[in-house]
Amino acid sequence: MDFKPPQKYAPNPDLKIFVNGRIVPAAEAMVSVFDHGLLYGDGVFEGLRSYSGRVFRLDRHLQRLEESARAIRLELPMTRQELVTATYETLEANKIIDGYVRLVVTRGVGTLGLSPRRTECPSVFIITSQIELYPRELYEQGMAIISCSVVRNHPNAIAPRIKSLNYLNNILAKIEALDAGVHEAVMYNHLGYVAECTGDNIFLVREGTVLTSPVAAGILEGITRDAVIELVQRRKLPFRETDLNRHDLYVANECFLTGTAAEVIPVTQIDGRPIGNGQPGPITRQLIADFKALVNGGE
Ligand code: PXG
Repeated sequence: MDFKPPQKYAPNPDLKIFVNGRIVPAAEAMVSVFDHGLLYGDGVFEGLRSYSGRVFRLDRHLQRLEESARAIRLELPMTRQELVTATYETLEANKIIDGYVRLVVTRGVGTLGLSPRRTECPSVFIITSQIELYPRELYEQGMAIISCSVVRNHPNAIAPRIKSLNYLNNILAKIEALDAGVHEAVMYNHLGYVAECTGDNIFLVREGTVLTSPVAAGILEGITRDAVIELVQRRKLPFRETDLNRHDLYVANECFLTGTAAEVIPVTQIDGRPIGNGQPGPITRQLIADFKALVNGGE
């Protein structure tokens, strides 16, 4: 039977992918069905972004990748400098100046069985592409999100600080969001405090103070989150990392999300309730402008 996938799922045939030391056409970029990244979600990754030919905070991303790998006892088969070179070579091969980069390290090919000792060598691949996570107009109008019932992974189960290939926790939450007709969902931790969204960190503004959940709440230590905290401090805005609950979301004057793909995006509705006056707030708008200036200025 001649069965072809719909065009939108076919990879761009001109796309070049870095796979284990070689840059190859997308059609030749394959992983084995015996790769433990695929069999068990055993691996780590990073999502990065290039602006005007420069990857934003590449060093910080590679540090997080190294920490994620260390946390799962995976020895990266490439040095930091080799990963930097491979990332830029992949962008260059695709002539991408402004775009997204996905850097993936899997446990590698092995036999069946959970044990990482049953694998030989980790696999590394790097995919670049254009990414648009949310529709453009939402950056102006603000977006609606929901609180979801899926609890964020317990930090002593799979630490959310590990950017691992095990994203089912977030995917289950994302499905709940999509079923509710929105793009994102707030995930609460096992204690009932706000953790983060499925692929973004969350901030609130209450009476002029910028608030966000602490890393100890069980979140990914977002690189965009760190950059925004620096911008908040540069503006000398009152700021606190503190446990937040659903009530804090509902009474906030402003809310926004941060992430590599999303950048900074206003949230104007949570669980059908307007946040503040239902429009993106002034501090959110200021930080969106500051973040744009930061990435265009190169750090
Ligand atoms: N929390 C989670 C669970 C994430 O996955 C963030 C927060 C934000 O972190 P950074 O470091 O990006 O500011 C993330 C990152 C995608 C995609 O394809 C997701 C992320 C990043 C890039 C692309 O959905 N999530």
